[in-house]
Amino acid sequence: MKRIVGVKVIQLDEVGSTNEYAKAIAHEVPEGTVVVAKRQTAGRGRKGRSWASPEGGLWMSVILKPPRVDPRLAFVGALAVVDTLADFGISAGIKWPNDVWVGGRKISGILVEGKAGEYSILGIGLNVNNPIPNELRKNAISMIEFIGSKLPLESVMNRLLMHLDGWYRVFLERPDLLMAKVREKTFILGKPVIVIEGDERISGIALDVLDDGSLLMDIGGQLRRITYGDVSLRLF
Ligand code: BT5
Repeated sequence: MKRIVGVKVIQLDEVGSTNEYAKAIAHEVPEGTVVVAKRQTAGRGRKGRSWASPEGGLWMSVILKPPRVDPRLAFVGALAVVDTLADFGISAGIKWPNDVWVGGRKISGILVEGKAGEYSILGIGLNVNNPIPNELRKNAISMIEFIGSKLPLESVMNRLLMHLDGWYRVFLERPDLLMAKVREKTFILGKPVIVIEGDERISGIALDVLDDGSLLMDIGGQLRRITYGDVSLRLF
């Protein structure tokens, strides 16, 4: 089978944001092209939040060209990260909608952006050997911190590209199977959570991740579907 993700890899020493770089070249490169940078000077999360991207981490964006910008692409990234971590002996889970956590702390964040009918950018930040800034230490972790020794960044990247390629195919052909795996790896299900959507704070129990990627919550006996968007989720 011909490879999609990683068909071409553009390696940069420094860039503002690999997502921005990827958007700028999306029209000129084949689907599956990856942009990876040693460090980002303006790494971004959602809603303009910043993403700490010093040297030693894996900061990359994959240019994909599915028919529409599907938020479930974030799960392609999350599952590939979970599998990559498992390859290095680290057990991780998905925190809906776009994080991967290890032992109660965030090790990876995913950012999907794009233009309908043109391209989708799957941005992935994974803390590998990089230091975690002091202000994030309580909530963030890196692979080196977990394992206790430095990891070969290139092998981590190659594993991640392989898993991304696999999960992207599942997404295209059997999105139901992708979502079944997401459900299995989502550790918040059955737990009390607070979802922050704009000015609204919604407290309840996370029940399920539905096939369209939304979160089903039980709010005092009422069921409510939270669509994937710029929502944040906190555990009690
Ligand atoms: C995310 O946003 O988690 C998506 C992060 C995506 C980063 C990748 S790196 C390659 C590509 N290029 C980019 O410019 N971005 C993508 P969000 O859910 O909004 O979470 C952001 C929050 O995570 C911040 O407000 C911090 O609290 C926390 N954070 C920042 N840097 C972190 C890090 N290195 N590790 C763990 N948590 C971090």
